[in-house]
Amino acid sequence: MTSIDLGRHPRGNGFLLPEEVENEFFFHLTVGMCDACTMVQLQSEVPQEIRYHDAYPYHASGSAVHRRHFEQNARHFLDTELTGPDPFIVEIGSNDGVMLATIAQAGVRHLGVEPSKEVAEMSMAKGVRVLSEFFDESTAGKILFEHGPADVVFGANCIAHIAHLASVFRGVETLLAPNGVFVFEEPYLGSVVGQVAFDMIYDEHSFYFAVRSVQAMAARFDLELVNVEPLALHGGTMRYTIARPSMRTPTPAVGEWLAKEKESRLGEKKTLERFGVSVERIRDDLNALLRKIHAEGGRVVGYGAPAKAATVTNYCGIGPDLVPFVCDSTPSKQGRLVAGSHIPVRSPEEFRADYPEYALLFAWNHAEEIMANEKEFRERGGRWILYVPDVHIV
Ligand code: JHZ
Repeated sequence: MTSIDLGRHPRGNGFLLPEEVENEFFFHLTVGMCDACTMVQLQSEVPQEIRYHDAYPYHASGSAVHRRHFEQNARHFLDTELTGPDPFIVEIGSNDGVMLATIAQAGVRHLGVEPSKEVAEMSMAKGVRVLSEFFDESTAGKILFEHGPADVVFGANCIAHIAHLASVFRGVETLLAPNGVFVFEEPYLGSVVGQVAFDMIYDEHSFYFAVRSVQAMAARFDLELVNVEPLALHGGTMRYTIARPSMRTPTPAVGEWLAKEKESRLGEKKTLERFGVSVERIRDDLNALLRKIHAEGGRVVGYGAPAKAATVTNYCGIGPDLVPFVCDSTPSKQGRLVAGSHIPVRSPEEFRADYPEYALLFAWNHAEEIMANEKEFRERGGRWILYVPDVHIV
């Protein structure tokens, strides 16, 4: 198995209080490609209870673009798959109810499966019905027994997080109605590699899906990949639709994307090795730039504290000496430290109160939304530092 070694890392979403630093959790972060099926995956697993604990801090509703996207998703399901007499939709990893709230408002039978208590409670406050458990084969059996088969099983930024993926697929195969669909959206390997978005690699992303590897995975569980749609979210996401064999006609997009992947050699070891070399170049360039600005007396503040920030700061050796704080709009992250690098997280108001010369955009996937909201920073001479696909200043 070809692999890339990013060294010692904390949990991407392991935001912590200063008094928790002493007992912080670390693991060895390496990612490899399976020689047989070309699936790219983490080579060590952080137990899911440590990752998706009750206070899991990521809120899927934290971006206006995401809110719009998930509302559109829900409306699409309501107009297409959920038109029968008493339709039923299950969402795996329903987070704060960003998608299911619209389904609930439409009065359609639904169930979110969300093990993290705080976000599950946020969704319940929106009228969403939630089972606070991890999804696997046995949970699927329970849902089938209690609610009957599902017309849609959905997951966004969740399926690739589950290390026991085989059990998830067996569960979906159990739960799905004869003409039901399993739809999931996950960051796309082609985008991660193409943009050298190495910060997408952290404990939560057990798998880095591509069309070829998802098709092979579905076939192993007697399911069929019938559609793929690229989305702009998270710097490049792919939406996969899976059905029971011969129930739906695969769209031309499946074959087209398989051909694209072959042409770009996405499933080849050499591609992953080249990616590894580019990652080292970005690390060196970013470190050199931040040290130069620091030596010249310039100030750099981080913008956004996504899970990705833990990978970048720990891998590149960036601490509060180079970036004194990062600002983020998520209340549950503010007042805590970025995992491993221990850069304090503060509110965006602190950024606005005293603009630095540079803002290092950790939430680069939200660049358009953030730069529009922070127009004044640029107008007052501030500059954004980005590091994918290479280190540059805008
Ligand atoms: P964002 C998440 O990763 C988590 P993350 C998860 N592990 C996953 O799989 C991926 O998505 C795909 C803040 N922000 O979306 C909010 C502002 O401060 O890139 C968030 O903390 N101001 C499930 O954590 C962060 O930036 C703003 O205006 O990498 C963005 O996190 C906006 C728009 C965001 O996800």
